[in-house]
Amino acid sequence: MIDLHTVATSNGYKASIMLEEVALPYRVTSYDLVKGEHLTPAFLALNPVGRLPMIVDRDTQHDGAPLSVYGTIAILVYLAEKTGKLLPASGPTRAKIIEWLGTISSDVGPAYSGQFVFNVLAKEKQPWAIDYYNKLCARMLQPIEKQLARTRFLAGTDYSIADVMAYPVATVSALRYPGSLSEHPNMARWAQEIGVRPAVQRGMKVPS
Ligand SMILES: N[C@@H](CCC(=O)N[C@@H](CS)C(=O)NCC(=O)O)C(=O)O
Repeated sequence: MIDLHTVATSNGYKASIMLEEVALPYRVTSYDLVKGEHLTPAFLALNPVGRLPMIVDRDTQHDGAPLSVYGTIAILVYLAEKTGKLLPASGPTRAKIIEWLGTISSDVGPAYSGQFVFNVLAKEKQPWAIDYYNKLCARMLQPIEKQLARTRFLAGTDYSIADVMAYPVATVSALRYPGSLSEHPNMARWAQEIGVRPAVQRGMKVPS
């Protein structure tokens, strides 16, 4: 059994979609970030970073305890390797998939985090910061749109964990800014194709 510790955000959905795709049984604990539930001593003992999502695989031991894995990249790669699904064991396609995981996590994700902080959380709105992060988000969507103009899925002809990683960007983050995919027709076509997958539909409802 896998415990999924998660939150209803773009990052949280990546983990729950993946668990649904690989069809492993899991149970969900959800956290209220506003209440600081992710900063309790109990959760920090599980994940000292104090962020979500994370999983605990109760069937696998590491350092004398059930294995805990924090962060979207680590969770997606771990589950792909555990099940042999959605990630080739070696080779050039694997390299491109890992590259996309890094791009979404380190480039696209922080752009949208900043956009959220200055557009939504900030009590005093700072036009310079809002403009900076809105433009950065628009720039970070471009490589995804360009790639999907060339290939059916992000890393080529096959659906992979690169697509699991990027799907919530198209259906959650991009709907916050720029507000629709009308200027990103290839992302829209790809998101529509992925969005009918039953595993994706179930994963996007976690936590319920
Ligand atoms: N690099 C991490 C980012 C995780 C992250 O930013 N999680 C957010 C929720 S989407 C969080 O837990 N924020 C709480 C905080 O920073 O206090 C990943 O890819 O999973």
